Parts: sequence; structure tokens; C-alpha cells
Amino acid sequence: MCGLVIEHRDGQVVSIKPDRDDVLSHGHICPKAVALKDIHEDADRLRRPMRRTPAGWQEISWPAAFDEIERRISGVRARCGNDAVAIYAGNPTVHNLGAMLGIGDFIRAVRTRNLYSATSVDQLPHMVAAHMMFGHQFLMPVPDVDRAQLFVCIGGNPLASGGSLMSAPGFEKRVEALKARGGRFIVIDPRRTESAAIADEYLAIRPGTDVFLLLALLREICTAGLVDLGHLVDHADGLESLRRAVEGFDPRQLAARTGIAHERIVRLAHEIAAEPRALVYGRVGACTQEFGGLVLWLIYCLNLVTRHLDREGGMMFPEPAVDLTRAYGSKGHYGRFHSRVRNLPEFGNELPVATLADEIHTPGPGQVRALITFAGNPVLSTPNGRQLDRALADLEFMVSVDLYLNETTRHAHLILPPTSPLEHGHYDIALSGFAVRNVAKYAPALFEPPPGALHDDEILAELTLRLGTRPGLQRRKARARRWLPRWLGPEGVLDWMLKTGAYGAEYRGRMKWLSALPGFGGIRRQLTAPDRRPQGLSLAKLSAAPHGIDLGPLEPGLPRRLATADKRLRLAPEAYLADLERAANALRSPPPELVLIGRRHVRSNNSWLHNSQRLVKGKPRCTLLMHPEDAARRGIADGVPVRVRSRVGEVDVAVEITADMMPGVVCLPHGWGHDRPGIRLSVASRHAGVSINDVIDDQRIDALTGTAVLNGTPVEVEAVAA
Ligand SMILES: Nc1nc2c(c(=O)[nH]1)N[C@H]1C(S)=C(S)[C@@H](COP(=O)(O)OP(=O)(O)OC[C@H]3O[C@@H](n4cnc5c(=O)[nH]c(N)nc54)[C@H](O)[C@@H]3O)O[C@H]1N2
Ligand SMILES: Nc1nc2c(c(=O)[nH]1)N[C@H]1C(S)=C(S)[C@@H](COP(=O)(O)OP(=O)(O)OC[C@H]3O[C@@H](n4cnc5c(=O)[nH]c(N)nc54)[C@H](O)[C@@H]3O)O[C@H]1N2
Ligand SMILES: [Mo]
Repeated sequence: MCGLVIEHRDGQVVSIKPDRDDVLSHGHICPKAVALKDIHEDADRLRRPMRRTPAGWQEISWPAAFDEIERRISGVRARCGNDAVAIYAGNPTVHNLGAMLGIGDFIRAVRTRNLYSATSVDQLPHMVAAHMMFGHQFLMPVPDVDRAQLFVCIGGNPLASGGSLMSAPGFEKRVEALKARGGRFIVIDPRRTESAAIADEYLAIRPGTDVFLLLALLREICTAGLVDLGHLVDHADGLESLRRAVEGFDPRQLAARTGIAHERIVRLAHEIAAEPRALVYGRVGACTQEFGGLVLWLIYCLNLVTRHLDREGGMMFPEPAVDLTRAYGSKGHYGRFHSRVRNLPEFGNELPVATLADEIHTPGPGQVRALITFAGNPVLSTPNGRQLDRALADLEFMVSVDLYLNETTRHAHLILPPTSPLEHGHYDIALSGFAVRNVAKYAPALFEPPPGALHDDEILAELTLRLGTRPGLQRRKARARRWLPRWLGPEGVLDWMLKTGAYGAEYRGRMKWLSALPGFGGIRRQLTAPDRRPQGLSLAKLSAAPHGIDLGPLEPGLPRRLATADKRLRLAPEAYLADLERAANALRSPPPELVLIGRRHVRSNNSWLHNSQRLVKGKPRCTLLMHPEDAARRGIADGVPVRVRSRVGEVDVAVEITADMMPGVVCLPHGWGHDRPGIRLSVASRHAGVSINDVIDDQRIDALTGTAVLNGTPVEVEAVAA
């Protein structure tokens, strides 16, 4: 989302610098952007399809690769059925224009119940709450940071991450501006993070206890008579149920569990209620915990009952040029079917990735025998990665669409590499929809791809065609949907979406006839949405504005934007009320003595940027952070190797003693562990580190949403001989 100025000569990148005139990032970039040069030039990056043979990896032609995939997948389906073929789609899928536009048809064509993605190790609780409360899985509010006077950040570290479900490049400057206008920034986290360091106040919270903090805050707001729904008062249902549910808890017992003083929680409730421009934001640390589902629901409720939802300076709904809540598929659904082995609920047709290994290694009808991974590295990024690592080795057939031969793709029989990020155009459909200002920008491909190379969308289109299973009419519809994008390309589809979106008014009238055609549901929804601010937006117009087009500040949009059938907002969906019982039970059981949480670093991105020298240089970052008291009690000195052990595994890693950690909590980054044989990541292998997910327990999931519990894992730590 940051604007870049890339200088290049003769097909080579000379420099990558921030674009001062970018409408959103205003001259900010993070180190990941500079690393684009390294990815583009990386000799380890795959450029031709690869086939694994007993004699090692061999290059293979694209037609031969697709033929083999079609033959092997058909074989598995013929013997074991469609559900024996699983899909895992990783995080970069949503940040790649072609992949984003092509993945849906591919998934529909493969038609399997075994669909997995990074969603269930990330933002699933946000999506479930958005679906249940506002009626659409993508209708999620984001902080109006530039106008807020009180920003409460729970389980996010935007200074390292750049902000998440809050595209806010240069977050630090935005916080400085907030403070300069007399506002306050409060961080609630078990670690005094980079974001906590610039906060007005830091509150240390015991991992996994945010649900109790939020219940205590809501309880105080209810009992002190501070409830105010503002302009949504006549549009929300369930306030009384919510009130009854939170009033049943004992506030002192709740507070005691969090590690935050009862008096401080009470005061915070009053501060939030009293400030007209306040917001409470929760992110990945709030999601990937035992009660992640409840936490995100309660965060949205807290904003709503203090009239901070859909209001200037609060949590607001962006209105992007390409609107995920209109242009894309389903509004979401929950629990329509359950996973075979562990009976976990689907959400939006996806199953929790924490159970992928179970589905591979548990025999019986419906057992997964083949896997297609797309832009994902689940061996390093999902819980009990070692177990998945072993399971992947047992598959009959596996294909990966990926830039690298890494910890996951080494198990593939075929790897299909797409073009580099500088060889295709960019428009971040997903993250534009979560930006703190309505903006649109497009960057065309910088370089011609090498002859014969395929883009992600071309690979997906070919796989969709080869693996499609739909009969008759379904097939014809699928084919129309498939050929149109193929003919238009991602840029052509984007152009349509812009022209038919909220800012493409000029075109809308003329194109309305299209909405009558079958298979154009997304376009139909865009066209029938009310015109907002006519701008005549198109790809041509965007291309002529390389710094992006500013579409204005976020604006209140409820109840108009609500996607529930009755246009009402639901404060107390039954599923959440029922899950509170689980939280009440947890309140009665004793907390573990030592628990593990994760962390991100500004010079890293999940598991896949460690092959860039400029990002891994300096002192090793894959260390276990531990509080001095915890270290002293175990006789552990700074810098020594320690063993971290959990129910599922152990890793050996150097310890870094720091008072930034809360006592009783240790911390490891994720995405490391590049010491496995058979990978082709020469730089990363020299900075291997260990994978936190080798000790994270796949059996610990948020039972409500199926989100993996990546934070708060009970562990033991002891010194080991060097
Ligand atoms: N313990 C712990 N685990 C975590 C997290 C945590 O906080 N703690 N965070 C979780 C989160 S939020 C996420 S999103 C997941 C990420 O989980 P994943 O998406 O599974 O993992 P990534 O490391 O992002 O791997 C991305 C893969 O895509 C490839 N790739 C990159 N760009 C492209 C492209 O344009 N096209 C194609 N075809 N491939 C590409 C890379 O080479 C890499 O193999 O990890 C999760 N795992
Ligand atoms: N540089 C960099 N940027 C990234 C990424 C990256 O890997 N590196 N990943 C990208 C992706 S895919 C995502 S999803 C976003 C994530 O963006 P953020 O959500 O900002 O990610 P984190 O830095 O992991 O912040 C999570 C915070 O939650 C805290 N935490 C852990 N457990 C708990 C708990 O129980 N309660 C509370 N209150 N806090 C807890 C952690 O200490 C940590 O500070 O970042 C994106 N940006
Ligand atoms: Mo993520």
C-alpha cells in the first residue's frame, strides 16, 4: 500500500525509494518494499516449472506440467472422490491482483470440502463477527486514526506490521499527529512492543485474557449507565441480551485474571465512553487466542455501545473503489458442514487449517490424498508444523504455485512459479478496502516477463480449466466466467470493477444491462448499489494518476451499508452468547505458569522474506524473549541456548532477557526454521532460526471460529548445554 519510486535501467532495478506524493503513504516505506529488488533478482527464485524426480528437481515445460497435474488429480478423484483433493491458499494470494481475481473460480472449479487458507491463522474472528453482526464477512470497520483522540490498540503492533485490517502506512507519524492534537494512544499487549514504546500508556495483559478485559469494560459501561448507541440506536438488536450476559460476571474476578488492575479497567471504560472520538482496535494477537471469536465480537460491541462505530474518529467502514462487500461472492456462512476428523465448523466454505494434517493422516472415506498449495507456506505458518511437514510427505500428489522451493513446496511433485512482483500490475483490492482513507491506486508492470513465463492468474486459469468438475449448465456458466477474465486479463476485470464501482458513476447507467446476464453476480451487486460520489473512475484514469487518487476521508455509512437481510445490526448473536459459557469456565481453572506468544519484525514478512540479505543482516532475530525474573528462577543467563517445550514439540533457541516481557510470558517470532533439507533458499538457510509453530499446539483452537490459538501456549523452558 506504500507508494514507491523505482528507478531502473536496462531491466535492472537501480533504486527503490518512497513516493513523497503518494495519496496514502506520503513518503513512507518499510524495508519490505526495498526488498522487492532482492526478490526480483534472487537467483533462488524459481523461473520454470519444476518436477521432483528420484534424481532431484528437473525443469519441465508448462504443457507437460499441466498434463501431469490433470492426470494425477483425475486419478486421485476417480479412486477417492473430489474431497480427497485439498487446497491451501496463503496470504500473498490476496495481495496479488491476478491471484485475487482468479482464486475464486479455481476454488469453485476444484469443488472440495477440504479448502484451507491463512485466514484461520489470522483474521477469521473479524470475518465471523462482521458476518454475524453486520451481515457480510468483509464488512469490517477500521480505525479512523487520523481523526481519533483516543486509540486503544489490543493485540496489534502496527509499528512493526504497518497496520493490519488498517492500511495505515507511516503509522508512527499518524500517532505523533494524534498526540500533537492532544489525543492518547494506549497499547494493551503482553510485551512492551515498538508500538507500546511510543504509546501514552502501556497496559501489560496476560495472554489469552482479553475476553475478560473486554467483559469487564462492557460491564462497567452497562452498569454505570454509559451505554450510548448514537445514530445506530434505532438500527441495532440485542442490547438487552448483551447487557444481561456481561452483567453476570464478577468484575474483580475478571480483572484479576488479566493482570490489569480493576481500578484501571473501570477508568478506561469511562475514558472510552467520555471521549467523542475514541476507538478500540484489535488485531492478530486478539484473534489468534483461545477466545479470539468472543474478543473480536466484544471489541465491535464496545465500539458500538460507546457510539464510536461508524463515526468520525472511531471505527469506520471504508468505501473503496472496488468493494469486497459488493463485488465478491458470498456474505459468508458458518457451520454449514464440519470437518471429517475433528468436527470443526466451516466458515465461508473453509475449514480450519489446524486440522489439515488430521485430514491427511486419518484414513477413511474423504481422506485427503492430494494437495494444491497456492502462495502459502503452511509448514512454517500453521500450528504443529512438524506434524504437517510429515503429513505432506505422505500425500500421493502435491502441486505448489510458488516463487520458491521452501519448507512446504519441497514436498510438492510439481512447482509452478509465477512471474516476479515487478512483472505484473498491482492494485491491492483487499487492503484498499481496509485503508484509513478511501484511496485507489494502480501500478503497471515495470518489466516484461521473460518469454514463456506465466502470471499467477494465467496459471490459475489453466488449472481451473483442467481441474473443473462441474457438469452441464454449471460448466457453461463456469466457462463464461473463466473465459471472460482470460480475455480481459486482471487489468480488464479491474477496469470493469472500477467503472461499475461506487466511484465509476458515468459508466454505470450504460452497463446496467450486464447485470441481467448469468454469472455476473458481483458486477450486478456493484451496479445496483447506490451511486456515491461520481468520479468516473476507470483504469485509464488511475493509470494517469501514478501517486493514486484520494477519494476522501472515511464517512459514516450505516445503516445503508448493513448487509443483513433486515438491515439491522445484531449486537448479541446466539453463537457468541453460548460461547460465553466456555469463557466463564476458563475463569475458574488455574492459569498456566509460563506461556508463549509470537512477534513480528519490521524487516520480515511471515516466512518468506528471509532470503533477502538486506532483511536478515544484523544480529540474529529469532530469539526467545524472557523476563529477568523468569530467567533467574530457571538459572538462565542472557544469550544462552534454551529448550522451549510444549505438548507437541520442542525447539532450541538463544534467550534474550528483557523487562519488555511480562513475567510468565516468553516470546518467539514466527516464520523461521529454514534448516530443513531440500529447500533452495541460500540466504535464509544461513539464518535458519527455529519455527515457533513446531511448539504450537494444533489441538488448541478457538472452538467458536476454528481459529488456531497461536498465542498463550503453555511451555516449559530450560537451559541446555551449548
Ligand atoms: N505462530 C504464528 N504463526 C503465524 C502467525 C503468527 O502471528 N504466529 N501469523 C499468521 C498469519 S497472520 C499469516 S497471514 C500466515 C501466513 O501464512 P502463509 O501464507 O502460509 O505463509 P507465508 O509465509 O506468507 O508464505 C507465502 C508463500 O507465498 C509465496 N509467494 C509470495 N508471493 C507470491 C506470489 O505473488 N505468488 C505466488 N504464487 N506465491 C507467492 C512465498 O514464496 C511463500 O512460499 O502465517 C500465520 N502464522
Ligand atoms: N514487517 C512485517 N509486517 C507485517 C507482517 C510481517 O510478518 N512482518 N505480517 C503481515 C500480516 S500477514 C499480518 S496479519 C499483520 C499483523 O499485524 P499485527 O496484528 O499488528 O501483528 P503483530 O505484530 O503480530 O501484533 C500482534 C501483537 O499481539 C500481541 N499479543 C500476543 N498475544 C496476545 C494476547 O493474548 N493479548 C493481547 N492483547 N496481545 C497479544 C503480540 O505481543 C503482538 O505485539 O502484519 C502484516 N505486516
Ligand atoms: Mo496475516
